[in-house]
Amino acid sequence: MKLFGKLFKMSVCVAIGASATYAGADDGSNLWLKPLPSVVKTAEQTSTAAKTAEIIQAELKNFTKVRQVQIVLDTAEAKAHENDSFTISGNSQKITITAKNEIGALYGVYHLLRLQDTGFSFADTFTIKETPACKYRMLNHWDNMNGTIERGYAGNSIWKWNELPGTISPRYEQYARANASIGINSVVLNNVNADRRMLATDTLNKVKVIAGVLRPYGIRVFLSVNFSSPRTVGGLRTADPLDPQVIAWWKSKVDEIYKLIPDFGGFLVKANSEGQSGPCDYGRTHADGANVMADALKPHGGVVIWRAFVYARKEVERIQQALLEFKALEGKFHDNVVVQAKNGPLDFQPCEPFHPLFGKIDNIPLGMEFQITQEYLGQSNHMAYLAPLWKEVLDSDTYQYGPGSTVAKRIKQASMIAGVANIGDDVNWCRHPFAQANWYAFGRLAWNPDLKSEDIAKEWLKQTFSSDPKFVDPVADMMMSSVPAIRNYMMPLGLQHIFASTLGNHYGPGPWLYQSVYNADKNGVGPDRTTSGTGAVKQYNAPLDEQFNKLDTCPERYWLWFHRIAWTEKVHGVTFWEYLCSRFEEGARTAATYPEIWKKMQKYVDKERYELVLGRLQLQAREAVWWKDACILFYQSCNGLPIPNGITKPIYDLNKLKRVSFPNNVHFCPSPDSVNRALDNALIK
Ligand code: GCW
Repeated sequence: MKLFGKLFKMSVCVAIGASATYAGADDGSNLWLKPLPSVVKTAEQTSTAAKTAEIIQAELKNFTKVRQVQIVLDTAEAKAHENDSFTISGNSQKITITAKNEIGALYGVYHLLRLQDTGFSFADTFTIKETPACKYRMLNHWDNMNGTIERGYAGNSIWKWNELPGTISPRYEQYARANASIGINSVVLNNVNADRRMLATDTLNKVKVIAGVLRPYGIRVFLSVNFSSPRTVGGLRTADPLDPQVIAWWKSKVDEIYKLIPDFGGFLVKANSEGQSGPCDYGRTHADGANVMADALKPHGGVVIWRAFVYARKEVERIQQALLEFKALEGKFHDNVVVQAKNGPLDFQPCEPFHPLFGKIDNIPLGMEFQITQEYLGQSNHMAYLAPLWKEVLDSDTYQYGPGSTVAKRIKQASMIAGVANIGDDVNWCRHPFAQANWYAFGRLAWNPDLKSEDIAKEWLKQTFSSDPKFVDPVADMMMSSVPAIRNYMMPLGLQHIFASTLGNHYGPGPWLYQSVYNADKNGVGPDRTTSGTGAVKQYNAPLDEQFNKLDTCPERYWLWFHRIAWTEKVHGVTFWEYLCSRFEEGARTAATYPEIWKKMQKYVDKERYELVLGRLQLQAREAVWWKDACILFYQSCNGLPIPNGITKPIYDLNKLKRVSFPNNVHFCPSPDSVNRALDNALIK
């Protein structure tokens, strides 16, 4: 056991009340943290460990209310991610944080500050031990080199490639601090639709600078790479993964990267998916493609994260393809490859069952990809607190090895959980103040998937706005109700992908565009994925396959995922048509309560964020009616049935709604003004 000399010497003594307090206005740029009086400045030549120690010192000095904090490093051998673990013990007089290294100690410090800011009582002596569930707790940025962000709704990229390597934006360090405070330790800087220039030497020199800023905060940098890089960057005539020249090219490119960035994390790869090149172009498998990169990375300790988001075949329905493809490759990937699957088999929809890969693959480490950016959940205009959606998947039992085989356990084996970032260069990072909660919740769940969504929401609210229970309780309830409400007003009962455009901005309702896929007609709606239809239910283990196969036992939220249901089917004592309409109605009614709840919170929130949130909640309430009217009127045009009693009369005209459109732009969320204008024009006059 060794004492952390430097910090021990400075055992911080801070008078209670020395921490920063909020001023009247708040632009949201500090996220859930309090601003450090100045960015931690250290001499160029300072070692990473020393720099981390200085960060620890600065955080403690500025914010802790405990009289004395001592850091002890216990350097005994630890297993992989246990390196990040820490223990906090003591009481209000003296706290000891014990960790394996400076980064573990830093996590301990942030945890201590979190306890302090969320009302933990330090009066009695206590001990808390924390170990992260996964080694890689990762953000995937879908940021392009030209500064745009695919599915990014908070401005442009925070990575300023044009200014690098000479100019280092102060936001890099603020970003690192925010991530470290919630345990995120890996970041992929660029879009999976990867620009080949990413691997060019001058870009790598810029990546090196970013990596240098993130390193003292315990964050390793990864890159998305384009599979054809050996051709497009290396000038070879092929990118065939079995070609000796290609093998040599990956090796030398990887060696070059590690010379610049010795702790480089590895590659994320989208191959043979949505127009990206891949090993299948050369008659090779996904395993061949991943292994050539894995072999190059292995001597340096790097990993390949290979995405399972593939659906190029025409003869099999999209949601079944990944399992067919990867089942055949069990045992074929080298041991530093993780296959990363999205939470569900389609594409980050408001409600999907867990991805069948998580229950059917034995011999491939499987990582999780969640989407923090709200591509399909109202983008930066709606409040959608995503933790309950992620928890639903993590807690799902796949029954792979008998009851209790949860998805979370599967992820822990691969030790990798990623979220597609919702961060841009907007002053408050995420545009919608409540979208910050999703960044926060993702980090907390990646650290500990067993945390409760509601507890995370409250933690975030207390640190971000106010700890008054009169604020925290109702607002946490509102957050917790948001995903169920969105599911109801957008796609209730397992409806999926009825957005206004397939390849465009995915904004607003467009059920009329998907007739060939889900085929609503005068009799019913939904795809038949039971054993009498496409058979997708068979991709789940018993007893789920049987449960999903029958409407009576299928969870209501997946009814229209697996079943084609007749409008006249009796459910809950009413017809399915009546019930479906009641779900849309319920969603719209819940959304209508949000602005009213928020108005009661005015005195707890600074003016700037109060108004920003209010405007967006009002828009969300309005859009909920847009979704409800569009869907009910459209389905009614298929079945000719009357709008049931108890459903609020539509205020929008279906034909006008069909003409609502926003630029097909994957980089921006339509502005509230443009949405309001479009809806004004669609009102029944
Ligand atoms: O969710 C869809 C998006 C694409 C995205 C793709 C993917 C990065 O609409 O914009 O591309 O999935 O995950 O690869």
